[in-house]
Amino acid sequence: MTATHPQLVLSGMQPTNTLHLGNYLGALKNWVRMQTEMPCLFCVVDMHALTQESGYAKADDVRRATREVTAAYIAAGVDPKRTPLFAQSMVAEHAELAWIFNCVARLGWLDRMTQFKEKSGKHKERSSAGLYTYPVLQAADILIYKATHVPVGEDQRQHLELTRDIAQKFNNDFAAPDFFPLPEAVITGPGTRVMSLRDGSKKMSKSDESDYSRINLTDDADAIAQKIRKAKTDPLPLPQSEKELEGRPEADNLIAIYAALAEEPVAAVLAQYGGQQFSGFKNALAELAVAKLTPIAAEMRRLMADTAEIDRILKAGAEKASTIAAAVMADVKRIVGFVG
Ligand code: AQP
Repeated sequence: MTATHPQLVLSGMQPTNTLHLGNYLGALKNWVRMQTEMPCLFCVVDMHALTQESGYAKADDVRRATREVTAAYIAAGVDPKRTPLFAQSMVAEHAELAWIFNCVARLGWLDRMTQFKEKSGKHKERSSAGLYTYPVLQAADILIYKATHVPVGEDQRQHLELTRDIAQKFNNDFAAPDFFPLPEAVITGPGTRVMSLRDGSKKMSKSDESDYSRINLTDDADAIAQKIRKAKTDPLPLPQSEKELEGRPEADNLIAIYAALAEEPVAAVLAQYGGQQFSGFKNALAELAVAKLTPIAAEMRRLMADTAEIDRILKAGAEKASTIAAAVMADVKRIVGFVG
């Protein structure tokens, strides 16, 4: 990032399903902190939700999830009076810039994206072109505001590198040095990669078939406690040092979740629970997770009872975001040679 660009944070989540603990610890929790440190814009990336078949199949689900994700942002502590919240599709410049970036990004760059490989699986040729160019739209989401900081989970690191490559190539190709900033991924804390509760080698994901693989932000106390008690572990007691967590992905995951929720270093959690059996630790983790997450669920329920108010918040946020986006897009059009 160069000093010429004022600091601005942009991030977003897909309305593909209810948000989960990974979304919260990997990204949302950091958003709440960052809004007090620099100007932020947070969106619900509903256009990205169409890249997966489950997204476009049920329009009502996308609409509902867009409102629910907005409610989750607010319930977790994002203040819409301070920070504009909006849906990506409400600001047309995201799509407009994405086209130009499609002409900047190279096929070879997109071919290397591991998320596309994971999400397309064995049926690459049946995947949407949108899934393939997803990271290009993501670059547009960020750069249409000239954002400099992007708080995300570890899984998004590669996409952020691509965003920087696109920004750099645009600046070079169109002889517009420094026009776009090279945004930084902000990946902090022990919850940057929360893994599935059923399989410590897979990330916790909204689209995992098993609801027991994740803790949803809407889960009640019983569901949270039950999912933690049923979480996969190994037969050994908890280790006493971080080194001994290597090769024990499930133990590593549960300890990291505890540390992130308690806002303590992993070493402090191990000092307290190292040498003990999982059963006692799981009870303590369940208690902590219930204490931290159920107030968010309650607030989400309260907010979702008035969807008209959520829609008003999104509309007001989109108006503010559009002002920035329109100015950047006008400059982009001039730079690439469009007459209008
Ligand atoms: N397991 C995770 N651990 C830490 N951070 C995570 N994020 C997602 N999963 C984890 C972060 O949450 C933000 C929003 O992600 P997204 O909605 O854009 O979609 P995603 O990354 O593809 O998340 P999912 O849950 O896996 O959704 P689906 O299943 O719909 O694809 C991002 O900052 C991400 O890093």
